[in-house]
Amino acid sequence: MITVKSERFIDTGVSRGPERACLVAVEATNADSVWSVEDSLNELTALAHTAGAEVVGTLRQRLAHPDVATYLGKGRLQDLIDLERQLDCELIIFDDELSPTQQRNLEKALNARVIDRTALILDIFAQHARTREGILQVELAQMEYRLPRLSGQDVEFTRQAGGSRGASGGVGGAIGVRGPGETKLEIDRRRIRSRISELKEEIEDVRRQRSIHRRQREAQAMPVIAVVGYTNAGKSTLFNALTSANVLAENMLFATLDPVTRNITLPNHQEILVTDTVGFIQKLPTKLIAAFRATLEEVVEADILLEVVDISHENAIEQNETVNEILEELEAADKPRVTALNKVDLVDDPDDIDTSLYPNAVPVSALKKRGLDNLMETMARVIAEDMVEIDVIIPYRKGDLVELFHRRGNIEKEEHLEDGVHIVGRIHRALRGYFLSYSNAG
Ligand SMILES: Nc1nc2c(ncn2[C@@H]2O[C@H](COP(=O)(O)OP(=O)(O)OP(=O)(O)O)[C@@H](O)[C@H]2O)c(=O)[nH]1
Ligand SMILES: [Mg+2]
Repeated sequence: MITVKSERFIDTGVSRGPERACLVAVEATNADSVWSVEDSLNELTALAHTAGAEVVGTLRQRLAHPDVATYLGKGRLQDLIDLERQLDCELIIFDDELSPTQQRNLEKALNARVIDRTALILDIFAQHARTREGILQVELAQMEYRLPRLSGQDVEFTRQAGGSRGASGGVGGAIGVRGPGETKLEIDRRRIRSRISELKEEIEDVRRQRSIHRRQREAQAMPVIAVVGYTNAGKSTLFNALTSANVLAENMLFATLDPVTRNITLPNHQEILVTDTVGFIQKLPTKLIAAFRATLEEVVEADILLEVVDISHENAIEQNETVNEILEELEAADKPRVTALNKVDLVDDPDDIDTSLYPNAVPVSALKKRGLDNLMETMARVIAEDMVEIDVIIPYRKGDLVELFHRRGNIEKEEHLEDGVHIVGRIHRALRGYFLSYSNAG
């Protein structure tokens, strides 16, 4: 059920099967999105299904931009009120993030519960988060989302909302600190703010842990490839096919939330690390991306990106555009990239695919395990392009570095001098740091 996990402090009552949802979208004639309103609504339908709702109706309006007070214009809002009654909607989902004012006004006008795309995505995230890191990030995103939307009457904290955090001051633990004359709304806001700073600290811990792990991996000296792409493109299926892992891959949006890393050996015997991670989607609010910084750092810190595109999807181009926009926001768009044009088994004429739109594109079917050798060869080639030429004299006591060069680099010349082993060759730029102090500059 839609609200069970994300809106922890609202009592949703007894669940009675899928909630009946109506979807609402404004086709903003001023927006510069590549997405059409139909496609965006289709995607919202898939999101609603993933969250456990049944879509019984949709309504849309063409406007220069959404109305600042009520999202829809007056007349259309009346249509929505009628539709709600006719179809017996329990839930109305808006395809854009609603401002707190819009949210309040719409809640007043409508009987059904009002949520927006962001709340829906957060709900799915909450259902799919498994690790401590994932759970913390989802809660932070939810709190950041709730804070400006608190309106006093409709928020009731429960003691158990603080959960195992107990006396350390979770949202449920603040009884007794109520100051004289303070309204409940102020108290609620204060509790959420203090929970937000608590969460940020905990996530900072997670980030530190992650960066330690990352350094350990760097010490193993393998290039890291992050699998990125639109949600449901087949990232986890491809990850499993490449690494023989068993990550959950399902026909639902945001099946993966927490990153997983495995190593694989490329055809040229080079070992690399591959990380599967959370998918992207259009209209992802910056705040949400910020809350997932710890997870997304796997993408930001990777040497190379393996973008998975569902080439059978009618919106493959729009999805790719969105992925590029988010990568730009993360400042990761310029990394070397290999594109897996996935699900070719569903394409009638694979020869018609315009591969020139994507960097280093390789048609594959992760499900049928087709094109994977070609993909791995392309990955090896792109990694090789990322190698840099170095000329070093490594002291004899640093035998481990000589061995590292032998394992990971391409040696062009090697000679034993009085003060060490002189090696000229190519090594992945991620490893250059290990050799810098032995550079044979003169
Ligand atoms: N026909 C076909 N289906 C595929 C292929 N690859 C993945 N799928 C299906 O696509 C759906 C989504 O696959 P996932 O691997 O979970 O996709 P994902 O990109 O990891 O999705 P999220 O983690 O939810 O963002 C599943 O039902 C897969 O079986 C493919 O090559 N061909
Ligand atoms: Mg996945």
